[in-house]
Amino acid sequence: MSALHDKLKSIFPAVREDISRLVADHGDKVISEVTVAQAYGGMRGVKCMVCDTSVVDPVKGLILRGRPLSELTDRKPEEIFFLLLTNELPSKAELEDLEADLARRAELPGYVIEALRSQPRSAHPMAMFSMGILMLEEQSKFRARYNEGMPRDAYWEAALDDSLDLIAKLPALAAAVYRIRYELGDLIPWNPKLDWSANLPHMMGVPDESGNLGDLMRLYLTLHADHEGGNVSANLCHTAGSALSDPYYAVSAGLNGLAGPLHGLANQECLRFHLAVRDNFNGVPNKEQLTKYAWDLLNSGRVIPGFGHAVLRSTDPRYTALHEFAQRCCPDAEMVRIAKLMYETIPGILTEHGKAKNVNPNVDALSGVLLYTFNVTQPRFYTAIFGVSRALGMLAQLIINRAMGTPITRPKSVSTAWIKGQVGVR
Ligand code: HAX
Repeated sequence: MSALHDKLKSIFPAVREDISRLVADHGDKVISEVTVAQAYGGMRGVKCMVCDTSVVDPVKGLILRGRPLSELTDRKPEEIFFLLLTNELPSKAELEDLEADLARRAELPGYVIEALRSQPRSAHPMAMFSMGILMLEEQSKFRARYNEGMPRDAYWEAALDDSLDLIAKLPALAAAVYRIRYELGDLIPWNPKLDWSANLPHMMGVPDESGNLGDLMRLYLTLHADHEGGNVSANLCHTAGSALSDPYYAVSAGLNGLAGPLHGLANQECLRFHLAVRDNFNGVPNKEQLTKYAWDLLNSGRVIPGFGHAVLRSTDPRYTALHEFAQRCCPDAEMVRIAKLMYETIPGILTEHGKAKNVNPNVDALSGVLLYTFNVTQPRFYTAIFGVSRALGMLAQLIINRAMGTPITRPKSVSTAWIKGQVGVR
């Protein structure tokens, strides 16, 4: 058994006991109310689920297990996964153990590769990625053990086993989608000298003239790993997992939501916006030119991609981390110069425009720009990279939920007729 497994085995009983006592002593206390507008409005702001891995503070941004993201930007995504699960960063030995475990499990079965090859050229990379995960479901130990009558207190162990298998294979799966979908030739095998995140660009075959691509991928996969429990992907994974669908089914469900243009696909749209600016001005515009371009966009009723946020009310710390990386590694790259000019120009314009509650940049304002600058030039693939990362958070939450015995999700829906009756409308 791995060091991570042993640590969780020692942690979970006390956490479960703590939550059981909390619910027994305070289960009838009210923590939220629901308005008619919220029932029709995507349940925004309704406090009705629990996620202990991370919190998104409107001002401070993402906080992972009590630690602000800004303190974690030098960490590997594997360390973040360990932190989300255990509430502690791994020791050197624990990290090495986890990395060796992932390397042992990393090989992608041949039948998955064959099925990916059979997809039409028009298939979306996210559909292929999610489908690949569903094909891996055949190997689920959770499902096999459930069918053999696994006791409830072993659910989390089987979920952990599946999760490690799945996480280990995600770089190979995403890279296979990339190379097959964009007809880049033979697949490239896992390099045992590289870690989990560096293996992703290596297996994709992305040229790395600067030597910084591995660090960009590490940072990207660290920043996108988790963002509370209520966002579409985490929520979908949570709900599917609550039916005791195994981790493969649950993560595929989450990724199908991440594929939406209002969620994970936004990074692709942001890059398109930067490319449109570059093409329009044949390079980097000056401030006056960008200001007029942005006002024309706003006056035509469109939004400025990469700015604003549904929850955050200050600059996204994920943006700040990418900005610092960009200014350190490639400040003179054309697309990075355009992104910097946007950073200096757009908040003032949005303030004057007077609508957006948050005029500052979000993570998508730079994530696609940096991938593009580092030779990942297929924007339709970006959400799959996001998915490799977000799977870490979804799976950490799922394992914890199986350990806590979280029951099946089943909120009560009501009809419009019922709401009208409730508020006295005939
Ligand atoms: N440009 C122009 N107008 C904007 C704006 C922007 N960047 N951000 C918000 N607004 C407008 C809204 O469209 C809304 O206008 P209406 O009242 O006419 O509908 C008004 O300001 C109030 O919006 P809000 O409350 O500040 O923001 P929302 O919670 O409604 O929306 C969005 C949050 C992120 C969707 C929004 O800021 C937006 O469209 N931004 C641009 C697209 C973008 O960057 N998306 C990626 C978000 C990051 C993320 O979560 N990725 O997963």
